[in-house]
Amino acid sequence: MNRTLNPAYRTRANRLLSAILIATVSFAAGLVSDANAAPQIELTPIVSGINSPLAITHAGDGSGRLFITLQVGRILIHDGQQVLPSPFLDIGALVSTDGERGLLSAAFHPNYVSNGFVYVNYTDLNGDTVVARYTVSADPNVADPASAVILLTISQPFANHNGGQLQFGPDGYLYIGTGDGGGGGDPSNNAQNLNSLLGKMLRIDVNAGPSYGIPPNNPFIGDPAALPEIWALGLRNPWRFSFDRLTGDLWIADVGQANLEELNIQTASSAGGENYGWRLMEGDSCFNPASGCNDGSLTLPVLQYDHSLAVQSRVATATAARTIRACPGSIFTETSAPAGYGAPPRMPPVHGRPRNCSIRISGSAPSVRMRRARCTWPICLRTPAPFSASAKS
Ligand SMILES: [Ca+2]
Repeated sequence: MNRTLNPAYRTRANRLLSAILIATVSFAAGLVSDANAAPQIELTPIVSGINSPLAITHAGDGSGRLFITLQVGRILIHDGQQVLPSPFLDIGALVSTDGERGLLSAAFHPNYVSNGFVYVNYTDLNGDTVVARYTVSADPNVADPASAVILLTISQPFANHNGGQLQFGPDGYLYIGTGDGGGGGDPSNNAQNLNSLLGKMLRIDVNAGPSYGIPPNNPFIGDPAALPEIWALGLRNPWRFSFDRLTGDLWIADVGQANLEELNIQTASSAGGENYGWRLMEGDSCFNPASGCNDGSLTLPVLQYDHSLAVQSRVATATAARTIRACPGSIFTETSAPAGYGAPPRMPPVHGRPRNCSIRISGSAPSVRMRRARCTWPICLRTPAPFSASAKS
């Protein structure tokens, strides 16, 4: 495999891949108490019956509240005991919610305690991507719906591949994952086009400018042929990404076209500008063109897997009716965190709807075993040693 990773990352990648393999064996044998096994990750449902939760996050204010973003345009608060009856924010009237559209994520300003700013990413009634800021009201459990400031609007040529994740990086800048605009195969080649904000990882400074500023060390700043917001390119639909809380590394899950799903890592010391390959490549395979696609400048994923796993997942889910409810309508939180990552409970950075959150389960309650959790792989991969997991029904 023609990887462009440095040796340190090859080592890390090998270790992570080993973890996946051993974990699979462990699950298959039902061995979750092996002395050589890594920390056990136990998933416990804390909320059920929620309509299409797409992301959860926190305000960083020590309140212990979880903010649950719903596709239909609402943000709910879980106060540690229950979901509060009134939403934190309801912008459903502004949001298109069909298919891959909706209120896709929220991120709280690093200084939320002092400024009350929260940022949302949604598809508007035209289907275009909007990144907007809201401000909390005098009631800490309610954002002011009249406080909206639109930072960025990105025209979407098709309904699918809207990206949607917002995260503040360790550098304090806001990272925005954008899909390639959809249509299949990236027909306009947006992901490789430095004059398009589609198919990119963007990085902006929300503390500067009337809307936002450009961080002075963004990789394409000063390049007249490129948009300065671009931090990395070559992404198809980075539906979810997250920063490692210890290392600051950026983990990007990118949805594949027809064959390969992939996970990319960008080191915390990166200067940006990585080209993750799409549509030249899907995973480590040429896509368009069918051969001769990589001139050596592309950054390939550290993990990929083919769609047959997803097919198996759907089969397993369809044959275990009790487990269908375990994924789409529920929120899980870790109760046993790997060493160094803080005491539980804390939230997994990746959650999804049925389509993107295919928890693969076999068996029946109460001895349900989670064999694969596509949406939580980034969490599992953080553990430096093999992990095991179980799920309570
Ligand atoms: Ca790629």
